[in-house]
Amino acid sequence: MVKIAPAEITPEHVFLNRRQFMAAAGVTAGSLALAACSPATLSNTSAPAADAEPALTRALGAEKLPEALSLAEPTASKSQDELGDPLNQFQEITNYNNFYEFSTNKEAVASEAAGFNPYPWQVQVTGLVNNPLVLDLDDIYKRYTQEERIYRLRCVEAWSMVIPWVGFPISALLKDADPKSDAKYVRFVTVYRPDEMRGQRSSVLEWPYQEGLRLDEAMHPLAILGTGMYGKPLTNQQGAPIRLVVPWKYGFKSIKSVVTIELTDSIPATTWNDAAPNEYGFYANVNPEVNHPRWSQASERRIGESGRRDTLMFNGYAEEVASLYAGMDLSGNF
Ligand SMILES: Nc1nc2c(c(=O)[nH]1)N[C@H]1C(S)=C(S)[C@@H](COP(=O)(O)O)O[C@H]1N2
Ligand SMILES: [Mo]
Repeated sequence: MVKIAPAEITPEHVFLNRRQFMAAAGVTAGSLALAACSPATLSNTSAPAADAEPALTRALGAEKLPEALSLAEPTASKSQDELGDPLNQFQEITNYNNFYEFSTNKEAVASEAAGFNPYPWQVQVTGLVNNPLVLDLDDIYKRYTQEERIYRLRCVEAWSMVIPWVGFPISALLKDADPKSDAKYVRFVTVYRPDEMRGQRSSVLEWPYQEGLRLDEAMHPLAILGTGMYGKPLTNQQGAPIRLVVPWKYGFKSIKSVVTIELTDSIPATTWNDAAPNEYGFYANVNPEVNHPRWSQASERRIGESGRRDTLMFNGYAEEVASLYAGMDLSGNF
């Protein structure tokens, strides 16, 4: 494993923020062992144990592995998104999850996912590419600078959160794979491990979970592969160790625990579209004007808030992404 200095991997402000946090908390190397015993630490969030040496922790902390893992408080560089809305708390984000491989009960996913083992992990980039890739997590951290991205996540069920992801643009990985000229779409597939994922032993959905994007959507700079959250490696319930994050689309597009990325020339089948084609389209762009057949999409419940707020076109990212859909009928292509 190549040692990477934290400042090379983490944007400097995030790195400084972590340092400042440590200093402000009066945390010294000696006091960290105590922090690790307090109830608010990683043990109840199903983050990997220290001996698993998660690659993100190494990338973020290099030789500081025990220190990074022992932080009782999650770290983000800001407390708000670009619209001024507060970040959801770490505990909220990791205890209210959709991940049907583990449970259909959002509050049970964290505990059901606790036994899942995301290390080691490989992602293959295959299909219509000149340079197929098989990357393990160390390769991913060596090749791609990990950045913080604070994004809103808007579920098709009309709830939302503000989440400080760590990750990198999927465009970087796709460029390395060098898509052939006939590649038009990108297909993503979740790991299939029915032994570790009890939901995969039921037929609630067709397994493995799969998703897709148009190639130009996947190349958009806002589309990332997420590897962490609040400066820590992704918890199992969030899709450890690597998942898609496409902030202008409904949450179900942001497929978790990805093992295969395949470039194709025809539109890939997607799990929710297969399950209910009249309810879940391929595009699934957040759109307050196109209702779900069974409920309105005009407003949403922000987790941690009372009342509702208006849903924003493209989840508030219209300025960045609307041009991808110029001339398209957005209600027909929902
Ligand atoms: N493999 C897989 N990916 C998935 C899901 C799932 O059930 N399985 N649920 C999706 C849905 S509906 C949402 S809203 C988001 C939730 O992500 P979060 O739990 O990190 O908030 O994950 C998406 N990715
Ligand atoms: Mo969702």
